Amino acid sequence: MKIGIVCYPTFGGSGVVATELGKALAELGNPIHFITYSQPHRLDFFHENIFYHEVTVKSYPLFEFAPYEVILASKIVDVVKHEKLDLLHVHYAIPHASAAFMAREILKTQGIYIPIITTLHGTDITLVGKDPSFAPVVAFCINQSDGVTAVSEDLKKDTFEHFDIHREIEAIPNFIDVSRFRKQKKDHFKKAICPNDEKLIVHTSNFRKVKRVEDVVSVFNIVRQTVPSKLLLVGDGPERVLIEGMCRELGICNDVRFLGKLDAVEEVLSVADLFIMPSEKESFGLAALEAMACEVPVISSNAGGLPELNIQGKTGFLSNVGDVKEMAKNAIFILDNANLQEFRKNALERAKEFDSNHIVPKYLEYYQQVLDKS
Ligand code: GMT
Repeated sequence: MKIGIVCYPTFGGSGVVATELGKALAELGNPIHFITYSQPHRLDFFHENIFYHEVTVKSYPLFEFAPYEVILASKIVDVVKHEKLDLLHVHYAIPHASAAFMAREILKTQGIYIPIITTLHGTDITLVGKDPSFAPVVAFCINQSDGVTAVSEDLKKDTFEHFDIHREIEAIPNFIDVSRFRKQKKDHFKKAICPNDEKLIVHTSNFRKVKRVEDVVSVFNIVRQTVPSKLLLVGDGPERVLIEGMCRELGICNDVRFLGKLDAVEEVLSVADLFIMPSEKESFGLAALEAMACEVPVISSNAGGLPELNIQGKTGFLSNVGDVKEMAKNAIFILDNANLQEFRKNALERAKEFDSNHIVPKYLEYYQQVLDKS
């Protein structure tokens, strides 16, 4: 199958899932054509089945806002036609699904039909998509796609709740390559961060409001009073300055380190004892799955799709959004040496259920179903 993948090339979960899916499909012998505005950050190597088509945004004095969607649609038309693609898989509805729809309609006039599959990732429905400035287009594009998947049952439910959808949506969970995300021996690293054998708590995110990083710091501030521990914050985003200020006010800067964006996040996760994801909303929680694959238990909120991943009392604990006291109590329980190994083992076992070997075939099956219907 010759497949076009349209995605964001950034560190964000939707771009990561799209890139990893493309890589896995390429390994299985399918030529994969990535169409995006810059090289996806996990695509920095040569593979005979992977192609990259850059969407170049040209500026023109008239445009206060460059019309990316139009440029993307034109690029899709070009790539589908010249590379003779069988299928187009777009990740994150805005604006990829509408650009794909426009391209499909243009190609129709040239006697070519390109089936479109749209994968909904979360904020394209829950935060951004349902805003009236996007909603009619998002709903239309979901209804017009030849296939639609959502990364959790909860996101599928949300989509039906927020929009007038009259078609099926297939829930296909996110996945991970457990051969890459695994606990590695990095004792020297642990020693450098936790010289007195403190416990290491990790959070990774894009530091947007929805991630509630302030709750991570509040939980840590309670935990450290009972369990000698350090906090590593990985990633970057708009809330970072606020969080730095919070750490200063609490006087805990010596125990908190900001690492910024990291490529090899699995190296940090390899020395972690606990991962915290207290998000307000989270359609799946890929970062938590990455932690679990590295044998790190998870303290999370019970928002969105998190209960489909984190199992209460087994792989970690879930609490209501903002309940930092309960999160801290549960964190202390997990960090107790008498409990930690069991949680680690369970986290790994659960993560294995989301290995790419199990999930990627579900996409292939779905592609075939869509192609058979088109
Ligand atoms: O979490 C973010 O803000 C990034 C966002 C994205 O589009 O990259 O992540 C969403 O998609 C991920 C991959 O499917 C999911 O694992 C995240 O849960 C989801 N984020 C939210 O729903 C807030």
